[in-house]
Order: sequence, then structure tokens, then C-alpha cells
Amino acid sequence: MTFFENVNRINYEGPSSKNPLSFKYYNPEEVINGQTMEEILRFSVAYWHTFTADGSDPFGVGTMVRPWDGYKGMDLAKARVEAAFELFNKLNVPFFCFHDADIAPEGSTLKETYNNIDTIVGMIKDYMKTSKTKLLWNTANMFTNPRYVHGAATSCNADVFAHSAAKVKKGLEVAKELGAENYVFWGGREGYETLLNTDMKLEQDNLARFFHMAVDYANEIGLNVPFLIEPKPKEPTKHQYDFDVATGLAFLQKYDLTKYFKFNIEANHATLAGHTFEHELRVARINGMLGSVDANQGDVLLGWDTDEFPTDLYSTTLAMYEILKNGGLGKGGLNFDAKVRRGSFEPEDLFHAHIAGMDSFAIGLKVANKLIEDKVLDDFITERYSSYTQGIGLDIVEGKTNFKELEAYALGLTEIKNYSGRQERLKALVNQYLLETISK
Ligand code: XUL
Ligand code: CO
Repeated sequence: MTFFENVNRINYEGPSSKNPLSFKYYNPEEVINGQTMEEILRFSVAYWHTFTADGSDPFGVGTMVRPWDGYKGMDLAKARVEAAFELFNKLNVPFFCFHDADIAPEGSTLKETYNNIDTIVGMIKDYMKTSKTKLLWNTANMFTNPRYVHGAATSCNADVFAHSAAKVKKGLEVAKELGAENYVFWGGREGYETLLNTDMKLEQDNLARFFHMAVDYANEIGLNVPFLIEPKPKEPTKHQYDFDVATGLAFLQKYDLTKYFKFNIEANHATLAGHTFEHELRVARINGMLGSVDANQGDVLLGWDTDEFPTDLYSTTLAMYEILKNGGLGKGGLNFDAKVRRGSFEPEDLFHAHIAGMDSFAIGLKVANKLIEDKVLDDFITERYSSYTQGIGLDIVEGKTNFKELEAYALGLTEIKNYSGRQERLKALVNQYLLETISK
């Protein structure tokens, strides 16, 4: 059966095309620095927003009109798999991602839930045989069901910890079965509402115990993929434990987990934490911990996770700058953890949204690559820190001096001269590169 009858395969037609259902900038085959755009960008469709979200918000019921609306239960889950692979093929995306609860309904027992998952995983596996689309990552939904009211691995209730362990154990088996490239842990409800009822130390120790058990089980079943923590500062809890990359990194270091984990960085989570997207990517990159990306954007006027499709070219450029400087994303990818707005309820909007996101990152890639090629920022930064390449500065970075020597040096200084940071000039340069790239 065909679900998206009005949409044909989306092809690259170039910037002058007037066809809304075509890529203007994302040309999967275009080679940039020896790799195709498809290989560098590694786009992924998020199953939950695209196939299960209904557009409901705290003030109203769902608005989405979907070709699979007539189905229920396992028939609905199966229809969504069919629709998913049709959309993947039409968008020509190399990857997709899901939570266990996105692909199969929870049963009334854990056993029944497992059976539902097994049936759908079998069906997905069959589709994957004839489709190019692979699984970037899967994860366990440990936040929707009321049992997670106090968290999952950080719940005050040991039975919930055990149930969560069973869900992740199954998730790791599914990752193995479908050849996932990564496994993701977003904190869900791992955080707290008030310290008045919270044993923060026990909760964090338990989270670390949970991660170690996940590592052990993955080793046992031969699942050798990066585990990715996805930091988020708040929502749904007031304070999420994986607040941002720096906090997550300190946690991994404290509990001896850095060998097994990297980060999945989400743009809108970065901004909720009071950081830019590129800040979070930079912190991960300079620590060798950049694993994958949830490529979306927030709204500067709203204080919550709006998960919009990325269209801000300035942001995609600076994000791609970090990703290219990282030497790419390795096994990671750019996953659209993004949803069409409530008012964009027609099936076709799913295609417009993905096209917008893919084109925006393609532009970002081209501009960032040119900025790096021309050493626009590198040359400025090299010059800015040149005092550390000779004399006292070189002694400092080589660890060859001490406070006494530095004091003697400082006492001998007659003048300290600083230079402008020129940020307005640099921003104008980035704009110039953006406009030049787009108009080419
Ligand atoms: C929630 C969020 C999740 C994760 C996967 O804010 O980003 O959808 O990406 O659990
Ligand atoms: Co996400």
C-alpha cells in the first residue's frame, strides 16, 4: 500500500528549482573533501515525531492527519513501519532512529511488550533488507508510562529500576538484531523535582550502576557500538541529571564510564541549558566525546523544548564547523529530533520539513567547509594566541615555569598591550561566506 500518494522521490534539483518537493542544496552525491554529502551528513529520521506524534499540546488534542489514522494496536504499528520505509525511500535518507515505544505498543505485561517489539523488529528487519536506510540508534522510552513517575534508573523504587533494566536489556538486543550504529540514553525522567524528598547521591550512584550493567550486557552479547548520553537541563523534570555536556562528562569521569560513552548533542537542549548549539558541540569535541547530533532548533521566545526542524543557517554553519573540525561524526549522524508544527498537519508537511532541515545542513556544511579551507577563523585564532608560541607564553604551555618566575617576569613588564577580539568583523565574514556560498 502507498501512504504518501502525492509525493514522489525527492531529488536534488539545485537552487533554481521551483519544485517545493526537491532538494535545492542537499545533493547526496556531491563530494566535499573526498566524501559525499550523504556520507558526511548521515541524516536520520526520528520515528517518534514523524510517525507517532499527533500534534497534541497541553491545550488541545492532536491535529495531525495521517494516512495510517484508521489503524489500531499492532495493525497501526505495522502500518507505520510500511509508511516509514516509504518515507525513508522517498527522502533517500540513510538512517532512522526510534524508542521501543514508538515502534510497538506496550502490552499489559512486560512479556507481551517484548512480543510486540519482536514482531515489529522482525518486520523492520525485512524492510531493511531491501532499503538503504539503516538504524542510527535506538533507545528505551522510560518516561511516558506512569511507572516512571519518579524516574527509571534514578527512581526511588527498586522495582522500577529492575523493570527499566529489562527494557534496556531488550533495547540492546534489538540494537544488535537490527545492526544499530549507536545506542542512546536520554535522561527521560532521570532528575528531580525537589531536594526535600530526594537522595541525590543514591540516585546518581544508581544511574552509574545502571550504565555499568548496560556496558556489561552489551559486551556479553557482542554489541560493540558507542553508547550516547543525550544531555538536557530540564523538562520533564525541573533538574535533569545530564544537564549539559560538561555535567555529563564529569559524571562519566567520576564513575569510570568515559571509555564506553560519548554524547548525542541536541541543539534545543543546548539552548535550554543556556548554551549555544556550537558550545555543546565544542565541549564534546575538545574532549573527544562528540558522538552524534539531534539536529533541531528551539525558539528564542519560548523557554521549552520546541524541537523545530532546523532552518537557521547561521546555526547549521557553526554546528557543521564543529563537526568538520571533529573529523566528522564517525558512527553518529544528524538525527532530526524535530516535529512539524501543530498547524502543519498534512502528510506532505513531513516532506517539506525534512527537505528544509536537510537543505539547511547542506548549506551549513558548504559554508563551514569553505571557512575551514580558507582558514578564516583559524588564522585569526592562531594570531590571537601567538603569545603562547614564544618566550614566557611557550614556557607556560610547556610547563617550564612557575609562580616565582612569572612574578619576576611580571615585575619587569613596563606595559601590557592587548589587541581587539574583532568579533563584529568575524561575524561579518561568516555572513559574507554564507551569502557567497548560497548565491553560487
Ligand atoms: C527529548 C529527546 C528525546 C531523545 C531520545 O527531549 O530529545 O526524544 O532524543 O529519547
Ligand atoms: Co533528542
